[in-house]
Formats: sequence, C-alpha cells, structure tokens
Amino acid sequence: MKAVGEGHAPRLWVQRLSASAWQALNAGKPPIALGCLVYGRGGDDASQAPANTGTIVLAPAEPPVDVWCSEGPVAHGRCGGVRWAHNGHWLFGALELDEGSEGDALTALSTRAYRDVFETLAHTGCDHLLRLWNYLPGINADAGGMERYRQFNSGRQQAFLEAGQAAFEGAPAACALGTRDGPLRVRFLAGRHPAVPIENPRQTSAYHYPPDYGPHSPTFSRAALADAGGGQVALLISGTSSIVGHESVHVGDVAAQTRETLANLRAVIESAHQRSSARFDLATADCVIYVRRGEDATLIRQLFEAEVGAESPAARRAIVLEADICRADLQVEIEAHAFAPGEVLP
Ligand code: 3EB
Repeated sequence: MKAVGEGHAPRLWVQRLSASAWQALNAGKPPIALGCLVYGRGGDDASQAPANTGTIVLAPAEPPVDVWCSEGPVAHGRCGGVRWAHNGHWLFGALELDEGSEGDALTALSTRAYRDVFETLAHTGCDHLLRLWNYLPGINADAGGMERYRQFNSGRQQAFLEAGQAAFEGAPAACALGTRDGPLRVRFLAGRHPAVPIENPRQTSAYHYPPDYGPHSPTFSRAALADAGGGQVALLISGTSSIVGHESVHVGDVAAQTRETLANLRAVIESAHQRSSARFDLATADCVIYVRRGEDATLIRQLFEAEVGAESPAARRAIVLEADICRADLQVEIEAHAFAPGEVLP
C-alpha cells in the first residue's frame, strides 16, 4: 500500500462521540477510524470497535468513545496480540493479555505486551510511539511483596530497553489506570515521525523517579507534541495527578489534589508553548477525569469547571471515569488532548 503523504503528515484528529452516534456514523460511511477508546466495562460495546478500557463511566450518561481518525486508505492486521490499523503514517493498536497466577506474572506479561507493541511498530514502519493507554486490574494490589503497578513498570521498562526504545528522555505520553478485573489492556498511537516530549518543571520526570516508587521507574513523558497534519499541532497530555517533585501531595484532601492536578496541567501546557507556535487551552481540550472513588466525582467536577468554565467545551465534553490511580495515595488523575493551529518549533 502506498503511504499517504510521505513526508507530510496526513491529518490526525479525534472525534469524541457517544457510542450510538459512533454506530450511526459507521453505518453510513466506510470508517476512517484508526482505532478508538470505548470507555466503559463492556457489554455495551459501541461497534465492531475492539477497544474497551474496563473503566466505569460516571459521565456522560451515554458511554463515550474517543475515535482516533486520519485519512485513508487504512490497512488492518495483527502482530502477536496486537490488532492494528494504519494509513502509512499514523498507527493505532490494541491488545489484551490475560494473566496467569504466578507471582511474577504481571512483570513478564507487561514485557510481553510491550514486545508485541514494538514488533507492531517495526512491522508497520510507524516506529514512533506518541501515546499509550494502560489499563490493568488491581493496579494497587500487592503481589508477592510488590505492588502490581511497580511490577508493570519493571516489565514495561525492560521491553523498552530490549527494543532500543527511549525509556527515559523521549518516552511517549501515557496513562496507567486500575480496573476491577479483566485482562491487561494496552492501546497505543504511533506515527512515522518522532514526537517532541514535554516535561513539567514542577515535577520530577517520571522516568527519573527515585527507587522509593519501585525498582524500575515508569516509562512516560508528561506530554507528546506532534505535527498533526493540516497545519495543526497535537498536544497529548499524559495522566496528570497531584504530584510535586516526585511526591504525592495533599494526601487525603481530594479538593487540594484536584487543584494541584490542574496546576500541573497548566504547567505542562506552558512547557508545550515553548516548543510550538500553537496555543493550547485546557478550556477547549478533550479531557478524561479519572476518580478513585465515585462519590468524589461531583466535587472534582466542580473544581474542574471552576478552572475551565462550566460552559466551556472542555467541561461539556469531559469524560469522568471511576478507576484506580497508580499510586494508592492519589484520588484523581486528569489527561487531555488538544489540537491547535501552528507548528512544532525546530
Ligand atoms: C504520575 O505522575 C502519576 O505509568 O504510564 C501518570 C501517567 C501516571 C502515566 C504511567 C503513571 C503513568 O506518576 C501516574
């Protein structure tokens, strides 16, 4: 297949829809979707779409879907456990892996998952990871003396190093959330060109967290900035929480954690502005708000609305999900993606 626009990126965009709107769209036209995140726990599957995050949707009322779109033609295939779709420039992949019961299983399983991810990149020529979504059951549970999130971090980092992928500076944007049950789920977006990694001066880079948080640090950057084609720049902001330096702050105070998270999001956007002529605004971004305890959702949403404006696009389109956050002392995590005209600075 001839790659679309060698050199020039074909346009990449995201459509945030309700599951039924997505179904209606699919009925009419050939899908232009590379892949999608179908939020919810399943059973309410929106389409033939493979994605399902295993999280619990608190808002909006109808299960939402984020559809990652580009221009066709789109090729589909499988590589190990990964189902992928790409148009020669942008790639979206999805995999689910079931766990065995051995103590070390999650570390090994995570390495296996990421090996399949990297094999997919090599196979398709879309070699640069931009954004990953990780959903794992019992993220804060202990297994054989180590928290499962830490096991995941060890396995993930090992696969990055094995594959010669940037495990530290230059790592992709990501999030890692806990589900109640189900398989390890990984979704990813990759491209033909590397993204510009963005860090947050208020936070230690996650890949440099000290060993207090586990023997191997998490592998992600605070955001990825990329030319999204059509004169647009994409800012893909990783899961962002109430961490200053490397420490969780305002432990036990959900309101203060939410405000700190919002301050971190502002700081990430400010960092991105130093690397791009595009101007991003959280008030027009597509956000996903993860809350550990469903009963905190109203308060967290109020504080989010106080930041972006209750009538802003971000507030109207926000998705609120119940999920475990990767540190047991964190109550909220917010991620966002935004597109704006401009260019990535050389
Ligand atoms: C943090 O800042 C909060 O392990 O991929 C956020 C985003 C977090 C991504 C990951 C973890 C991850 O460390 C947790």
